[in-house]
Amino acid sequence: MKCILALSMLCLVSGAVVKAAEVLRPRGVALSKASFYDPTRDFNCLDGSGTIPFTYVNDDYCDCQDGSDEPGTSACPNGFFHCTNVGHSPLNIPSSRVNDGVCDCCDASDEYASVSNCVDTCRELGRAAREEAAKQQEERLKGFQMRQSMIEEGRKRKKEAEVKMDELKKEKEEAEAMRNEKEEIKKIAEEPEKEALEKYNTIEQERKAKAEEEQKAKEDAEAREAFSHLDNDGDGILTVAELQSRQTFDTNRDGEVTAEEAKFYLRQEESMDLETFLVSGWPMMRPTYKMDQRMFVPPTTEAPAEALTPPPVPGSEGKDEQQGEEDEHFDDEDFDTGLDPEISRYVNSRANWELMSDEGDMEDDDVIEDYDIPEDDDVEDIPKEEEEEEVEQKYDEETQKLVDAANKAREDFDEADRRVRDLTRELRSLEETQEKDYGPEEEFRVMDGNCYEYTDREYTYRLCPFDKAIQKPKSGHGEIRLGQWGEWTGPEDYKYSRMKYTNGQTCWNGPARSADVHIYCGVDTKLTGVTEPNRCEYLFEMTTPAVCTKPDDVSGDESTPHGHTEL
Ligand code: MAN
Repeated sequence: MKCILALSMLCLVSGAVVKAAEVLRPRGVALSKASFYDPTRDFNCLDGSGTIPFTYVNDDYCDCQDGSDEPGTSACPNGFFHCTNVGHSPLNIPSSRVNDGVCDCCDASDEYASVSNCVDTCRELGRAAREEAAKQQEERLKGFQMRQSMIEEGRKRKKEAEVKMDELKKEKEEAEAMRNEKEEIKKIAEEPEKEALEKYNTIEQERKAKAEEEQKAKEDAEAREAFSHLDNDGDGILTVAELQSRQTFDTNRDGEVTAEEAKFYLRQEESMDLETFLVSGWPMMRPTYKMDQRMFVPPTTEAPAEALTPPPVPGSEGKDEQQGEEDEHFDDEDFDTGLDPEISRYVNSRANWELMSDEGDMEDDDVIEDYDIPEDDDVEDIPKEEEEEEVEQKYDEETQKLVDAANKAREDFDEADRRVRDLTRELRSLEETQEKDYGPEEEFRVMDGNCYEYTDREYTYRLCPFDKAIQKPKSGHGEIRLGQWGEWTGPEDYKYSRMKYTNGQTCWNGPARSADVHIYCGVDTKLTGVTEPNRCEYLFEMTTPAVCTKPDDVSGDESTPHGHTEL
């Protein structure tokens, strides 16, 4: 018997037992399409491609282009088989799976003529599915209730922010008024200060110019005096012989001023006139000359005699015998001259030069070059106190008072100005928050300020909603910015199911990183997964009660990632 119709009785087809449904319809036809299969009439292919006798339906030969004449066989490549799956959910499977040896329908109806012994498991599966669905419903209900709290909290925060903003605006206005006032006071205080300083600066400049002039004249007189002192025969010319007669120029302290030593100070000339002496000779001789003047010609000082005695130099002729024990200290240490540090340094530099010379380290040609002549700075005779006095120079009392008053006015203004800037910044940040779209009912607002993490094998991802998305390699390398908060990008009817973070760090040879966040209903706000479907494009999946709709509201299914859709 060929069973064309599935009736409310058992029907044998090719040896398989098929349980029939309540309504008369050919095998593999969905209840919703039963009316198109009327056994009393010819069958019109559902796509209108032809009309065939009803006996051709399910005769295992494909007549209609859309395969609608073979809903219960695998004859048509593009047809569908409908499983009723009583006790569970109905299902449409491609016709090719009919009698292919694999149990696709839980009621086993797709394998009615196959050798595989499929059994009806719809009741058990249906029960499990219903239990799961009930659990999900419960979760959704819980999530929905939590969403109400999120809404409440979000709205509360929005209000608080509005109140805070009003307060800040008022404070800012007051602070601005205060700043303007302080600015006026500052201007008033700065006027007389400016005048006084200008006057003061002029006087000060004049004083300095005069002091400089005096100093120059003093130095000039000093140079001329030194010249006439050195110019033994008073002929206005300094000669090698004249310098040689001065022990001062015995640079290496060997007891003799050689012609070489003397010429060094004459710039390698045989003689020097006053003009040249003033320009280039004196600057060379001055440190040595003055040093020796201080050390050896003490007309007024009451320094102890030993301090004024030329320090003994190891290896020099005429060495004081009593000094013998201390001489070993000269091997590699500076000796303590007991003089002021400037002079001590000079003496030591000589001693060192001599040691080098004794060790024969120097070539003859180097001698002139290597004279360790003290720098002018070493014996600078402008009293130190005078310099310090210049640095610490105070204004006269009247000017100082004006400067102090202006400083105080400036400080007060700066403080008032800082307050305005702080308030402006705070206000701006609040305004930015208020401008953000936290969902139609402020339900997402509570997520701002929190961050959520998800770790996979290589990275820890962090999402700070309404702020940024971050990727942190487990290897310990630095964080990578995946994007800044951009906008909601869900479909029109469920805009708040997707977020976009853009303008992340640019990939090498690639685009700037970006992240999509798909949001699903769940009782916890957390990340459930992160992937990188395309290079440098990331997909975050998160759950939150914020998107949980009322359980009996079917539109909520669209937000459920694992929502079951019937074919
Ligand atoms: C890093 C990570 C990866 C990304 C590559 C691109 O290693 O940000 O996710 O694919 O850079 O070079």
